[in-house]
Amino acid sequence: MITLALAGKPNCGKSTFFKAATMAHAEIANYPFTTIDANFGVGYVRAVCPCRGLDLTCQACSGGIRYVAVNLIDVAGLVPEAHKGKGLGNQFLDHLRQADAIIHVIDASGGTDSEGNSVEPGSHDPLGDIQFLEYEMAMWVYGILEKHWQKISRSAQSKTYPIEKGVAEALAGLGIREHDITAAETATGVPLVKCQGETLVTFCHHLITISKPMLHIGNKVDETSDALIKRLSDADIHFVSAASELALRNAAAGQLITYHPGDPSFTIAKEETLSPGQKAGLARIKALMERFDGTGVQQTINKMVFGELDMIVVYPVEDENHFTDGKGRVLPDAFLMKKGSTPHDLAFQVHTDIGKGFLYAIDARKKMRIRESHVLADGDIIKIVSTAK
Ligand SMILES: Nc1nc2c(ncn2[C@@H]2O[C@H](COP(=O)(O)OP(=O)(O)O)[C@@H](O)[C@H]2O)c(=O)[nH]1
Ligand SMILES: [Mg+2]
Repeated sequence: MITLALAGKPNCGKSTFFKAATMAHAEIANYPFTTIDANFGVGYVRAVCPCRGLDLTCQACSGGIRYVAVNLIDVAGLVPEAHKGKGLGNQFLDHLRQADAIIHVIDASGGTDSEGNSVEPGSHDPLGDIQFLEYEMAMWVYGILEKHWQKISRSAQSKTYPIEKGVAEALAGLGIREHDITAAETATGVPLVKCQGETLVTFCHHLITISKPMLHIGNKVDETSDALIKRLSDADIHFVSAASELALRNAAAGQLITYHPGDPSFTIAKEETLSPGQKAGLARIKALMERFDGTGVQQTINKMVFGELDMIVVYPVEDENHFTDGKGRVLPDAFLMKKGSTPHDLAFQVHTDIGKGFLYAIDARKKMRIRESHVLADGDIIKIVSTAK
């Protein structure tokens, strides 16, 4: 399962986003270091379930909307100079290594200063926060490499060991692959053996951006001035109101409204059951959703998974005629896979043994056998035939 980390300064709304997206309980409060350790939870990407188009009745989706699970980590607030151990220091960065991609939450309203303290909205320029996370992470990687650099370059010079291998070993466990290292080396434009100081920092910067896709989102857009909205949209920031999403999910759980996460709007169930305060609150959220095309929470997760991480959803079935598993359940599973994946990759994702015993696959929509090297498309329904059961 893929893992997305929510990172950023204290107070920008990570836990609110996390709670809305997972409906789990993370502490939500208005001061730095509420979250002293990462919170792990399960959130969802939203996809169109194939059942509707096939006229099937499916138990796994919600009115044709399919939510596919992803891991979410609510990383404790990160402050500038964290790589030197400031704030909770390397602990934050250590959590980030577990992530496939990072959602960098910024307080768009300018109500959080550079240390993560709550200030009057508009008194801090959120544009200044964009580069900070990438920088902290790059410096963190640099710190690790620097410690081992002499040894790594010495063995590379004596030609006993390729330098990329040495770097990969020093960074083992950070979720960085060897081809990320060669890609970062190319981007730096200086061979790794010649890197030191500044050029090594540049290399680390490239390595971080290559190995950990990052999306910067501007939260608290409900409190953000028009001028800041303009500035941040010019910087390509995607707007979010995590608090609005949380309110909607709570209202939906209490059956006050009908809302499917990711919908551009919601409908009120029974107008007369709402207090004047609730009515006003929901009206504000409705206006915000019209302006920004939803609250941005579900949109962020989808953008990350389908955009930055370039994934598709594939549905494995056992019975290609009824689109079911062995128990007759329609479209029981949905798998997130990298674009470019093949039926054989899918077989391995279902189970290692199924992958090892892979014989061939059937495209259930077309009832056609497909080659092992066939590239899967989003929404494909696939039966795998394997010697393993
Ligand atoms: N206005 C507004 N406030 C928010 C939003 N999201 C979070 N907050 C508030 O910002 C404060 C910090 O939120 P929290 O989620 O604990 O931030 P964290 O430190 O990044 O985890 C809390 O008072 C939240 O209620 C939002 O979308 N809009
Ligand atoms: Mg928090």
